[in-house]
Amino acid sequence: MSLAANDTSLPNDLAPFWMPFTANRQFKSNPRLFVEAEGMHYTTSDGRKVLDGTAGLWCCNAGHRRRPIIEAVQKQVETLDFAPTFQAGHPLSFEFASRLTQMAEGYDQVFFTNSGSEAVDTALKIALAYQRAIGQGTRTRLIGRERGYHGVGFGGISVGGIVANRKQFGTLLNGVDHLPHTHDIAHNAYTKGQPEWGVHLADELERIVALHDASTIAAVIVEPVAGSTGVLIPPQGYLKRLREICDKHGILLIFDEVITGFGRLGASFAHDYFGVKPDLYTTAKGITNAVVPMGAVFCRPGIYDAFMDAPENSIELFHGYTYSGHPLACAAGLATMDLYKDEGLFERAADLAPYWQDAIHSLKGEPHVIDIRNLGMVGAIEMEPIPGKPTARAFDAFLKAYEAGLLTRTTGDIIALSPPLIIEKPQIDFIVDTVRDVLKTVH
Ligand code: PXG
Repeated sequence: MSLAANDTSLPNDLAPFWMPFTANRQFKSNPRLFVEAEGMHYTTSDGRKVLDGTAGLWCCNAGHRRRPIIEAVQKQVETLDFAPTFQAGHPLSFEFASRLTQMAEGYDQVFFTNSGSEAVDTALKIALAYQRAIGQGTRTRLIGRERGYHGVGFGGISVGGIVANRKQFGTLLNGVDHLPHTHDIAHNAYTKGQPEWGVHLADELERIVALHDASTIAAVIVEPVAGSTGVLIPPQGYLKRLREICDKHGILLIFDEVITGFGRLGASFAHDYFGVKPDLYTTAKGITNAVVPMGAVFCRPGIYDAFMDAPENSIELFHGYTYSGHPLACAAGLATMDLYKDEGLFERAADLAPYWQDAIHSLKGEPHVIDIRNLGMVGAIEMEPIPGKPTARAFDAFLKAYEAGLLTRTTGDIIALSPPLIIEKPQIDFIVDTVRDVLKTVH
């Protein structure tokens, strides 16, 4: 497992790092290492430039190594490296929470975490504790959706619907049920934006309520646009219908905006884009442009207040992380919000979205392609699997694109794309031309 001993930029042993969500043996036999990044590009250990077609892991929305964020973090680490936020505090966490709630019209509080997975578990716990606080303590069930991805905590994988992420880990949380996913190529292949067919799938929530009784259900959680499972765009009217059914039955609606938050769809958040407001929503990734890990749960008015009836000296919510509101993350986050605003990156994403849509839909008719989907600055190309070898074709496409200087993500037999929002049109053309070439040569 050792690499060329004469190249000092490379680690000499790849074995000790058990890589996450990775085919470790395959990777370590032929590693792909990034040693530098700038703007839209990574530099590999063999000195090649690779265009970042996925904003890292859907998180570097303003591109890489942005000066104002670097400087803010440097300044902060020289001033206050860490301070507790349990029964003490530091100003930046309050400042950042205020900035976020100004941006999130209709949401009054944020709870800081260090990742999307923690944001999801936090949101589920707040939902359960809120129902209890308002005298609805029988509401203990959580409803997720097939093919949903909500990170890797036990709460997240329980409400999540990706089989591979669940099956190794025992019985998970009990009292969880799942809506059907909304993906249907027979009806919706090659839809640009939101499909017309499929709003009725939200009515499945009524069936779940009828089965368990509303008085047992605390919350429903969905990704407004499902990302990791391969970019599933919600049918027109679907999210609104979920909202209506939740309202009718006193069920909280949680949106998982870990991917869709901070400009990915050309609006601050997906709930702004769709005009459907959840009670709670989770964020991470773009909240700091991924420079320092952070997540946050946003709460609509009334949620926090419901906990404030307890005696004044008592802790209202027994939950939090050592690093909730870490000073470096808050500094990075504040600088990131400035950058998004100063460069108008969310508007930029909205302006580029039609060009992006036309570009990726131009791949229709290329070999193996069975569907193309897009919304905002997200796109996916679904390929026919090689018979008996699911995912093999997409992985081959990933490797070929990487060799050709483009970073993509694959899941199943789907190529997912979500570039930084600073992307220029010629770079969109490069992505599409590269994927076109790859499709012609892939197994
Ligand atoms: N919710 C959603 C909707 C996500 O997409 C998480 C929660 C978990 O976040 P953390 O920070 O705990 O990883 C995610 C993460 C991919 C990919 O390429 C997607 C994620 C992470 C890594 C890869 O599909 N999403």
